[in-house]
Amino acid sequence: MNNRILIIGALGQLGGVFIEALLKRGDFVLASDINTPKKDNMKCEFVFLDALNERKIKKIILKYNISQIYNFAAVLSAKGEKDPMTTWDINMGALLKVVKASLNTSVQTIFWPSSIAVFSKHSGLACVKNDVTMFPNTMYGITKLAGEKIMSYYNEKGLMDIRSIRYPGVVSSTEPGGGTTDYVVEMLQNAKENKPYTCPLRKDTVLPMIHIKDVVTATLELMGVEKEKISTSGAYNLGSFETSPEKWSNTINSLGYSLKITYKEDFRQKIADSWPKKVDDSLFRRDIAWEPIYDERATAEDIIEQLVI
Ligand code: AKB
Repeated sequence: MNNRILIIGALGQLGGVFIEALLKRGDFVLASDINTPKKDNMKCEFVFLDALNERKIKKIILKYNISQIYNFAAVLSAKGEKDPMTTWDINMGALLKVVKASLNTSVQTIFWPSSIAVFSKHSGLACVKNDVTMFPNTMYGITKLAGEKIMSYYNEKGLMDIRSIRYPGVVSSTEPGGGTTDYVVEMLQNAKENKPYTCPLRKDTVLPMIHIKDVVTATLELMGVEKEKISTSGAYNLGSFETSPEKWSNTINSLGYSLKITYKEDFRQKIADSWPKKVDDSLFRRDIAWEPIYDERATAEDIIEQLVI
């Protein structure tokens, strides 16, 4: 492939797995983050970068002749509610600065993840279609919806090619940090460490989830297709399987663990209640010809195996 890729926010939940996949297919990858990586933890070149520093982003694009940017810098849903204004500044700032720094440079395509957080009770939560009414009620969801409007604007004017997927809860062996769906990873960690878990969501709260490797294949496929195949100027729904805390813990225990759960709902319950139980991702599957590989059980089995305790 030999793209020249800049990953922004590379030390979060998603970065490492993307870096591995991109290096494997022969791309040049430059990782960046506002935090510093642990020594010997980086498989590619790394630069310190504040995603709000437009001048530095531009300098890096020019120096490394970057052709694609994956912008993962964001404050997630639950953490975002603790300081909504900073969440707005970071999430919107990081998108706008990256787009602005990329205009009239070697950058051809930008990937920016949206989220199921754009939806709300008005969206038909039993199975949410791609383009429906959206009234997000978290600041994170508001920034994702506003970001989708920004990307549509740039795409429709032909000023920049920005692509996006609305990620569901991502199951990974890396820590998520600040999301409403984080319990899926935390339960796996506790099961492996043989510790009990206190779940912030009600046991019957169903949400869409996906294995991180399926997120990576879906995203790389989207970034690789000709522009003509993409039938929306905004973001695509993406789904894989649906689960609830009770179902997920049963799946984990069916693998031979004995995870004990106490349910103690907090403010995250209200967020989860405003999100889809399932998403209709037929538009993405039709345009991109993608299918997930991991079902619920295979996801739990594969990720728990990877966890280092
Ligand atoms: C979160 O819970 O905030 C994220 C998301 C679904 O966007 N994982």
